[in-house]
Amino acid sequence: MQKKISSPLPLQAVRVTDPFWSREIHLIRDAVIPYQWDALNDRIPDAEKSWWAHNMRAAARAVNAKKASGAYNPVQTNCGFTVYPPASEAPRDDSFYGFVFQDSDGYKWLEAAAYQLSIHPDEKLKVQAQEAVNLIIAAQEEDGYLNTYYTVTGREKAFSNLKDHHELYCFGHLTEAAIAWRQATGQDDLLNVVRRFAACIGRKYGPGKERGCPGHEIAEMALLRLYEETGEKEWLKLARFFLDVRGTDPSTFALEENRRREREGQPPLPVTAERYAYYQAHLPVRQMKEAVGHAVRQMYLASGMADEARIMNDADMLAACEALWRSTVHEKMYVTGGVGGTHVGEAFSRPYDLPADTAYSETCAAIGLAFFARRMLQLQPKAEYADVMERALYNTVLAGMALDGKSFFYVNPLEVDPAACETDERLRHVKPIRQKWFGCACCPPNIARIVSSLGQYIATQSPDTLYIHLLIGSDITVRLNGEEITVRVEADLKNAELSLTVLSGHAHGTITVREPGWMTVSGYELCQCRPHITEENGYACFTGDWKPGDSIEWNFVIVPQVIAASPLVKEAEGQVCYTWGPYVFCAEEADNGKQLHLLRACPEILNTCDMEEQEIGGLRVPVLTVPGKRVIVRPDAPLYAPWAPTETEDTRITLIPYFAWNNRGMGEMRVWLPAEQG
Ligand code: FUB
Ligand code: ZN
Repeated sequence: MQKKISSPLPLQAVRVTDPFWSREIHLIRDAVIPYQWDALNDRIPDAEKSWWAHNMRAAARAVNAKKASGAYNPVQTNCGFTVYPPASEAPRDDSFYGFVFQDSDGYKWLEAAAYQLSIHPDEKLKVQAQEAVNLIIAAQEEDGYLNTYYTVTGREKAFSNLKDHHELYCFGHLTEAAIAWRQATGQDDLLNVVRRFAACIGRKYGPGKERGCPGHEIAEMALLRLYEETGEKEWLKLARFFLDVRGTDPSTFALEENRRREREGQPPLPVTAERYAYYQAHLPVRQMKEAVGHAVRQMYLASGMADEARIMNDADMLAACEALWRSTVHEKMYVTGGVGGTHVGEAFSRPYDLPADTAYSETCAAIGLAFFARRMLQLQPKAEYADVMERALYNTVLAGMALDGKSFFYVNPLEVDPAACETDERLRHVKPIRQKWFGCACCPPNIARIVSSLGQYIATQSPDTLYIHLLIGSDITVRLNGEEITVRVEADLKNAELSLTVLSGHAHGTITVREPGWMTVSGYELCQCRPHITEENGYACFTGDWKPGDSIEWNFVIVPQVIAASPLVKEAEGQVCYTWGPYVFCAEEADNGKQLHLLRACPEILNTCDMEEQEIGGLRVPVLTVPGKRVIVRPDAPLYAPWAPTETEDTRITLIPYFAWNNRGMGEMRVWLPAEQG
């Protein structure tokens, strides 16, 4: 195994200055976090209810009263989950409402708030976040257990359905929040809650105790982070136990199911693991080769596996991570960095099955892919990992949120026709306009937490090297060989300006900068410093003695690129899409009129592409105009007729970045455009 291990820097050490991303981070702080706090407290008019604060209070009262309350009428919903009871019929009392994993929404919000506090002191936000922390503390049971669903509905059923009931998922999100909160405030209050809950879990599961593992992964990476944060080895042991038990026979999920079936007088099911691919529990993790099942779960599992491979220097685990990476990225990823080709189970489909209009491509799954990519980068800085991380972040992750931060997409197709969404059952999961909130609101706070922690994706470090993965303007303070320097990265892609300058400090070491495939570099201008320059895995590496004023300027160009999918992707065969820098572009009805399927791209005459900036939703974004054709439809055209060459007229096609679509009202959108040959 190669030794190029690196870790993210503390968030305080990466000050993002890039105007585009600063706007996003400020938007999260100023608009999204306050909005989501209102959502968690059910104060958004006409939006689906969250029930988060309600459930926490109900659990706290139940803990206080040492009794659980409530009559429950579970209702099966179309996304396969059970809601207790339907929000519309819910009376105001101390019952539990919403999905079994409702707790996680507030934990993600808290994590995002904590990241924001790390980079920007804000007394009001701190008070609000402390309120959330206090609610969580109050909802914890005496033995450390913490899950409002079971505390309210009957603690005796706790840990009886790890496959579906998300206790360990909520624990994982709580842990991530507690670590972020500690790093922001220095406070251990929430971390101590986590330690007690983790100990409660560890009393039940572990080597020599009961076998079990999370039905929805995240506890693995959270426990590993807890271990790295505290140095407490029991969490490493528990994380490894959950990873090692997954996919082994007899399946812990089958045993769990059979216990329920026995109570209900039903015959037992086979106990082999192979039936549980949806939960990535069909094979021992080190034997996994294909990304399968629920896409968010798969990405979170792969992230935990990559952490384990790094911490334990586990070559077999690394090999499995590399195989899962290849399967995900080379066969199952959308050009927008989204994953999850089918809405059936919010899941990965078979290789190359990447339909544009029925795509699921959940925002959380793209976030999971960015997690996985960052962890693969920590194992080995390879441009391919950073390319994918960037693709997911700049395209699907950002598309998940409106430019004003007040509405969200859960699924992110590459082609939308609002008229079809209204009537076509196959598109029931596709919303033609972003929603204010969701009953199942996993995505909005997930966007808030990843954007707020962007600094951890921009760069990582090893003892002697700073790795800059994303070309995002920022001031980065890092210790190289024990000595601290602050480096300024300036990246203005539109004007082809990229530079790195040492602002302060002296150190000997290596600074490596990824040179993405979309940028053609013709050389560097070095001021003062005379570093030794090498190239490795798509990164330019500069090694030398760094002192204030040393700088490197890149000479490069970025031109629009026309991208085609592998011919094996049936749904994109014969079509192209356009990219510029990290952005994937799409055509919208607002610029090109209706019936976007009649547009034909002319990729061979790329030199007449125009690039300019335009304001969309208050933001100036790059807009591409490319040569194309529009198919002429005669008003009397019959449904079928003898073949004749298609009649077209010349047109210019206007393309905007995918992340900015649907900010000018409802309308058609298309990423892939049929290409006019020759
Ligand atoms: O199950 C918890 C979260 O809700 C998943 O990650 C999402 O896909 C959504 O189903
Ligand atoms: Zn989601």
